[in-house]
Amino acid sequence: MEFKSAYLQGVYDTVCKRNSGEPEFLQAVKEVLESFEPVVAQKPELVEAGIIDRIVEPERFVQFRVSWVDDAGKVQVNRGYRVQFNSAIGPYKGGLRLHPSVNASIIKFLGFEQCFKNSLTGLPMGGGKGGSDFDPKGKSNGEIMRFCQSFMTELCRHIGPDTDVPAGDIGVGGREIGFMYGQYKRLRNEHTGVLTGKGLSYGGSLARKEATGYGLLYFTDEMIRCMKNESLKGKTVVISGSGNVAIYANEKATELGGKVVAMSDSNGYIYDPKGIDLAVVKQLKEVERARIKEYVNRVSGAEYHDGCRGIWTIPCDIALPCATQNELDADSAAVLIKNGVMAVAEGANMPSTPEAVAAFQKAGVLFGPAKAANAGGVATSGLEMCQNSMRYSWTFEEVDAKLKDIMINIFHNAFNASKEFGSEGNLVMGANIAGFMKIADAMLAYGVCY
Ligand code: NDP
Ligand code: 2IT
Repeated sequence: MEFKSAYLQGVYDTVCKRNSGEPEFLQAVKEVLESFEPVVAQKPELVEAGIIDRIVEPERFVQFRVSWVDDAGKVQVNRGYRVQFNSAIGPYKGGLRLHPSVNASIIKFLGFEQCFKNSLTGLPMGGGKGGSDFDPKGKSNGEIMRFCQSFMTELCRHIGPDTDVPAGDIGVGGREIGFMYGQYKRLRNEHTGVLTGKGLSYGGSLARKEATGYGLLYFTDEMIRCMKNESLKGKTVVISGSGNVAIYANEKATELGGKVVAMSDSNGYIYDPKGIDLAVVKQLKEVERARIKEYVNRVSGAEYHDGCRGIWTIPCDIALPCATQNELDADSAAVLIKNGVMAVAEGANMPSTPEAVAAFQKAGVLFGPAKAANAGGVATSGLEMCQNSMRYSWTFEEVDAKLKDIMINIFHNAFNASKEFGSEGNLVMGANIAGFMKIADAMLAYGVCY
């Protein structure tokens, strides 16, 4: 028995049987079900109504062929996905990931987590996720465009501004959203808020690009202030990744007085004891789409090391994994703890393995789980939807202030739920339960209709 509750064990056994061979999805479900032990003990009406049996099964899962023609005139075939996981509290909402590792397991784990995250924002958004095993690395602009257009040609029949609203994730930024939005508009002859992360000239929101990274730091700042009476001032920070989330996490961490000394990509990491020069990273990653290794040719005194896991051996006060799932394992957690890390907050989705999370919690390291800590991106997507519905736009300062408010609320809601359910300070449990309660409430109201 992995669970104390026989009911939860039964739910998990069924999920394992139905989704065998999908380790990331099972990992995400197991963590959430573990958090629900006190919920099933205190709220039998949720068990009675089968709410937990239902939330672990996606409402809809679409898989499709994406054919496109490369620059050499050769036909290429990729696999596209969209999981529409739960729409109890709003239209499905969640990003699109383009990476060769994408498969059903990855999309389902991301879609499952998105339900709780979106609920935590307090905005009316259900959970979804999509993507493809298309590899954007080394592709020309024209190839990216043709892929995105072909992908949207199928996806457009499943989405809509009140049905399902995709956005970016790994491999999908402003350029890709532009190609996809243009194709949707052409196919449907509609200008609606069907995607978020759009360019500012066609309905995007100010501060969406910065939102996940900034939000991560607003959350981290509140967590260390409330739980350790500390601030970011003078703290050494290590951030994995060098994409959208990592770059703006660096920007806000620096603004709040921290010193970011390391960043990475899938090949290796850079260490700059003076503090990373973010303008150089932005130029390399946002403009040139180059490798992080190139940083050491432009900044003296910096080091480059092959392999991404070594980044966790650098002593730091605050570690922010912002690259990908399971990038921080038990061995890396042990080194971080030995080096005196004070707080870990997840910018990426599920970057810490379950063993790493357990090690941080056991050692008393503050731990901000992804569903809470990186919710600023989708929260600002929700604000973009709101502005699109009003056909109006807020200033950067207005959006940023709302984002900060949302992140501070998320921390307190997760913290309060952890206290209410008997594990004060366990933000994994708190975030899972707080996110779940609103969804459960809506599903109870609907009866057993789906
Ligand atoms: P980007 O594509 O902008 O950047 C991804 C970064 O992570 C790159 O540095 C990339 O390196 C690295 N990376 C990706 N895959 C791997 C891998 N398998 N091993 C090691 N490094 C890897 O994506 P984002 O910054 O948008 O996303 C980063 C994480 O944050 C993801 O987990 C995503 O789900 C999550 N997230 C994103 C949000 C958003 O708004 N964009 C919101 C909330 C969470 P390389 O260039 O070498 O591939
Ligand atoms: O994981 C995430 O929350 C995202 N990739 C952002 C989703 C969104 O709809 O903005």
